Order: sequence, then C-alpha cells, then structure tokens
Amino acid sequence: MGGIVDIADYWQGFVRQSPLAVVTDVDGTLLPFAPRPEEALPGPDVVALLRELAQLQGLTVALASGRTHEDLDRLFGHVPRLLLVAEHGGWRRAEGAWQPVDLAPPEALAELARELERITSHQTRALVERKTWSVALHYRRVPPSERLGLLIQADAVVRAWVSGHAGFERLEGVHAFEVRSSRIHKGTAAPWVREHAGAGAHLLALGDDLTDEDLFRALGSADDTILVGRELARSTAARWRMNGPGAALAFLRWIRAVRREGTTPPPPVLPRPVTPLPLARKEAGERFKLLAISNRLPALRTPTEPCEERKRGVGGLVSALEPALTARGGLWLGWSGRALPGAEPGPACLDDDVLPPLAWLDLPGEWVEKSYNGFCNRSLWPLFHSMPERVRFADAEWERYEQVNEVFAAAASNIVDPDTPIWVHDYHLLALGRALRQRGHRGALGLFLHIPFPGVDLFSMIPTAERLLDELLDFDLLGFHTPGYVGNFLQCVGALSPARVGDDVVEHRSRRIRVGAFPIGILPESFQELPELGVAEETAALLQAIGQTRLVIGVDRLDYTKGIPERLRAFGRLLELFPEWRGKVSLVQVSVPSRADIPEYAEQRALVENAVGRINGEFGEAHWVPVRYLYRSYGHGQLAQLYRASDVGYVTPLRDGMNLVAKEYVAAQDPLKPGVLLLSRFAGAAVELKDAVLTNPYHSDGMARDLDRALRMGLEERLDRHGRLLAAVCRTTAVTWAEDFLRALEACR
Ligand code: ADQ
Repeated sequence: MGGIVDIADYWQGFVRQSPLAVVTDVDGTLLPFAPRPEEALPGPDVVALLRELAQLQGLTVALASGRTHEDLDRLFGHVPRLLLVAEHGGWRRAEGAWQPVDLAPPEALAELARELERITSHQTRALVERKTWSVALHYRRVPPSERLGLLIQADAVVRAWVSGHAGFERLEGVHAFEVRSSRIHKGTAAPWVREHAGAGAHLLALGDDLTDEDLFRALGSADDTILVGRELARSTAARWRMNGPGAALAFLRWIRAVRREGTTPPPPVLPRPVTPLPLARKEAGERFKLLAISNRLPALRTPTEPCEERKRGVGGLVSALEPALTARGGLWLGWSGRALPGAEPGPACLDDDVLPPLAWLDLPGEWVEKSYNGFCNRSLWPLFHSMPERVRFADAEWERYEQVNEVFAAAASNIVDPDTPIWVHDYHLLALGRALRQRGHRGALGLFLHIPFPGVDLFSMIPTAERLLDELLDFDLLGFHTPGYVGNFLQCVGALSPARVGDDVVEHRSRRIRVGAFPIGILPESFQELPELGVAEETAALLQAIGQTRLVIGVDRLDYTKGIPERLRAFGRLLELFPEWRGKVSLVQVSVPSRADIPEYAEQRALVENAVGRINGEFGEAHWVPVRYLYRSYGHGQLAQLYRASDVGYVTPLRDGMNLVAKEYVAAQDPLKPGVLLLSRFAGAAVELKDAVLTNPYHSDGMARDLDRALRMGLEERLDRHGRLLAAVCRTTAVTWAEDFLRALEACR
C-alpha cells in the first residue's frame, strides 16, 4: 500500500487481477446480525450475487464461517462453484462432499459439553451446541434476569476446564461463547482457497469479527484484507475497513461489474485504509486546537472486547476528557494497543469519524514488552505505589521507554501545529515534554499524573531519577491528585535537582513550571440515574441470589495495588472475630481483568481465587455463600445498582492515586438510607472523603473491626457522613477537573 496515491485506482487494479479469490465471512459481514442466528438468512439478492461472482472467469468465491457445515449447506450448498468453509476452517467443501481437516475431534470436549448441558438443564432457552472441534453456549434467548446467574456458573466451568486442557481457547461472540481447539482457525483455510483459485492467486478477505483476524493474519503482502463493521478503531490485522454488510455487498457488486463489464466508474463504497497516510501538518494544524496524549485511547482501551463491552469500563478520564476535547476542537492521540511483529513503529493513523477525533500509533511488540510491560508497569507502577519489593529495573527497558516517548513526540509534531497546547497523561509519558521541546514544540505542555507521586526515598531508587525529573521540568504545568503528591514532587525537585522550589512553582533554566493538585472526579449524576430495565433485571438476579444478608461490595481492576487479597483476608477475620455475622453478611467482589500478560497480575488472580475458595470453604453453608467473586466488567447502570444495594462500599487499596470507585459508591447511594464507605487511608480519595470510615488495609484485624463498625452504623450517623461525602463528590467532578487543568494550561503561555 506504500506508494498509493489514489485509493480508487488501487482497487480498480487489485480486483482486476487473475486469479483472484474473495474469501468472506457470512454473519456480520454479508448479513446483519439478527436477534436469533437462525433468523439471519441470506436474501435472494445476496445468493444471486454470490452465484454470479462464482461464475466469473478467474474469480473464486469462498465463504468462511463459524457455522456448522450443515448450516452452510442449507443456506449456500446449492450455489455452484462456491467454496464453503465451516466451523472456522475445520470443514471444507469445493466440488462434491464436505471434507474435515485431518485433526481428530478432541474427546475431552464431550466432557465440557456435558458440564455445560448440566448447568443449562433447567434453562430451556440456553443452547449448548456441540461442533466437531468446539462447544458453543448460546444465551441470546435467555431472559436478562437469568443470564447473569447462568454466566457465572458457565464461566466457572469453562475457566476450570480450559486451564486443565492445553490447546483450547475461548472465543467471545455476541450473546454466545465458544471453546475450540486452537489448531482450528480461519487462517488454516487460506492455503486451501489459494490452491483452488489457481497458481499465484491473490486473495481478498472480508470479515467483521475476531475469528476473521486469523484469516487476515494468514494472508501475504500480495493479498488484501477488509474489516467490515462500524468498530472503526478496533485493533485489526486488516489493511482496510468499511462500514457494514451494506457497504460490503455494494463493494462485491462493484467487483462483479468490473470483472464482467470491464471499465466502470470507481467503487460506490471505497474501503478506507486502517492506516491512513500521515496527515499533512498544515491541514491538521488548522484543524486541531488542543491535543491530548495518553497511553491508551477511549475506544481502543481493550481492543479484544466488543465495542459495547468497552463502553462499560469508561472511567473519569474518558468521561471528562471527551467533552472537554470536543468542545475545544481537540484531538486525542494514543497507542492502539496493537503490537507489531517488526522492529519499526507504524505511522500515526487518524479516525475523524468520531468526536473527539482519535489518532493512534502501533508499536513493535518488543517495545511494548520493554516499555509498557517493563519500565511502565514493573518499574514505575509499583514504585510510585510504594511497593519497592515489586520493582525491577533494566537499562534496555528505560531506553525503550524513552524511545516510545520520542515516537509519540514525532507523531504529535506531525499532527498538530507547534503552538498547540498539549495535555499529556500519566506515567507512561513522563519524558514526552522533553521529546516535544526537542522537536521545537512551542505551545503549552501539561502533564497530569493519575497515580501517586512518591517521596524522595522511593523516587531516588530509579536509576535515572535525576534525568527523569529534569525531563518532567520541560512541561509547563504538572498536575497531581492531592497536595501530598505535589509536596512529594517538590521534595524530589529540592533534593535531586538544581531547580528552585516555591509553593506551587518551580523555577528552572529561566522558566517557571506550575505544580498543582487537580483532584479527578466522576460525573455524579451518571451514578444516580436508574438503570434500564434489562440491566436492572440482571443485577436484581444477582442480588436475589445473595438473599437477605447484608451486602459488602468491592469493585476494582484486578491489580495488586488494590489490595484485594488483603480485603478478603480481613473479611475472613470479620467472620472469625464476630461470628454473629456468619450467614448474615455477603461480600461481592467484582474484578475487571487487567494487564493479564504480566506475570504478577496472573499471580494476583490466582491469589484472589484461592482466598475466595478458602473463605467459602471454611465458612460457607448450604444456604449462604460468604464471598461471590465476579471476574468481569459491568456497565455504569449495573455498578450503580450494586453500589446502591450494598450496606458497605469496601474500597481498600494498598495505595491509589485517587480511586474513583469510592466516589462512585458515594454518588450512587440512596440519600435517605445511605450505605457506609469503608475507605483505605492510602487512597488519594481519602483526602477529600474524610467522612468515610478510614481504614488501614495492611492491618487485617483493624480492617475487620472497621468493617464491623460500618455494618453496625446507625441511620443518623450514616446520613450525617453521607451528606458531607456527597458534597465533596459533587464539588470536584470529572468536569471541574478537566476544566481546571485546561484553564491552568491555557494560562501557561
Ligand atoms: P484505576 O487504577 O483504573 O485508575 P479507579 O480510579 O478506581 O482505578 O478507576 C477504575 C474505574 O474502573 C472506575 O470508574 C470503576 O467503576 C471501573 N471499574 C472497576 N472495576 C470494574 C468492573 N468490574 N466493571 C466495570 N467497571 C469497573 C487510575 C488510578 C486511580 C485514579 C484513576 C483516574 O490508578 O488512582 O483514580 O486512574 O485518575
């Protein structure tokens, strides 16, 4: 794609090549999703189009689907010359009969299918589908109120089964999941299609979901790939994208016209490059008045999850920054989350179909490993959270970290004018101010740190502490959550740098750098609205399962700084020290998966699961499960409902920059009968939320007593505390945070 000038010319040339094979997924690519899979039927126009394409000289058409071969036969078996690939590549049909690939069906899957059938035996609307190399559970028709219970059970079964059976993987679908042998995937069908299309055939693959990525990855540089769907910014190996089945069909009709009739006008729907050509600076500079840069982007935070899942995890940063950027004509730049196989970062890409527009970079896998997994998350993250025993340093990781910062600076200076204000976020990009200045950036540069800033004893453990500090002083504005972190930063500057330190300013090399506390908040109203009916039913089912006991709730990313094992231990101590609570209180711990490819995080997961098992084993009874552990993400509405239903918000990180869960819990309470916030004194939020019951997460006995106190607290004291807590949560919100920071940034130059 390197030297392409005109996209229409490129496609005119590509689709004229012979032999050419078009390989396309069916559901979501050619057919829109229907409420039930059996309702997603191809219309006569789609079948006629495939039939005509398959007849054309030098063109082969293959459908590659996750459906069973019986299903594909029923829908497309009568179309002559059409190649069919079922079960993600496992079954293939050219002329004549279906052929399975040469891989014995795994017998162990029968056992998993039986287990899933057992837990769905009373649930007639759930469907366990046994395929040759996989088992799928479809729950689209299960009423929302019953889904959660079913999924909790199914999840536990599948997790245990997959961890005991190497070579299998779990794939998430829309209201379905599938466990399949990882040796069967759509990529395996590519050589088979090429063989049938003829020597030297070029392949064009179209697909919409994650199973199509295997196909995209299996193709070579002479082939081409199109991601179909509105999820424009999803991480993909495809080189082009288009909007949905309507666009894909229009494009296939155009291919039919080009190959049948020769010269034709350009395609009615042009695929758009996933990696656009870099923007000309002048054009971009005039367009964008503010640039925000963070490691990850809102729509790209978890690229393996479907879009609706991603929206659920949106925290304060996104809800504050999106409107602030949109209002100011700003752009947001970040890493795509995609690790490239080579040694070079990709060019910056832009998606301006969304507001605010997003720009992103792909990074080489080795850089991600060293910079993101290494220096960011194994050096800075534990050190800044005062956990030096978890810290390790490697020179090569620091070097890659600086390089990543330079690549971001290069992208930024290519995208915006040198006078544009830039707001940088967090510990991944501490060296970006220096890198931007070296590229001649003149506009105001601000950094906001979302995690704590440690005292000088800890900070000076970084081998490059002085240099990092000096780089930080190239920003014009440095923002932290609390005055304590500001104090720590100024203390570090005083001790490790020749700069002059004032109350909220540092003077260095004839420049003044403003330093201040900008406590981040939430949008309190968004936790006070009643959830939609379906959402409410799903959560209500969980609450019903818990029964009449008092409820304590924990909600976190699964991260060792959040102190989840310590929290569970203290809950166990509560049941030991105050046996009267047995059978009368339940803890629901909701953990959202995080950084799972770093070993410490996988260990944390095992620790938490063991602790849950221990407590339930030791104290549980037939009618009472002390701890319910949910390893998944919830939407705002559901979290709000869980918070509101709980007697205690159990928010006990070992150390936390702010902690938004604490604020969310307060905002969601019924003001007439509020629950009690039990908050770690080591969360930044404790500075503003002084009326919580403050606790020490390192002290199990103390935390158990604080929990007992929170559970027993009378209405009058709860009302009193909650009134003051709510006032604090409404005083510094996501909006005031972004506006205050931006105002201070704009005042800098
Ligand atoms: P985090 O460490 O991610 O943020 P936090 O501030 O608590 O921590 O924000 C987590 C967000 O994720 C909350 O909005 C919460 O609702 C959501 N979340 C957590 N578990 C979830 C689940 N299971 N399902 C759905 N949503 C879930 C970092 C710093 C913090 C700082 C923020 C913002 O570590 O200290 O407060 O940035 O600056």
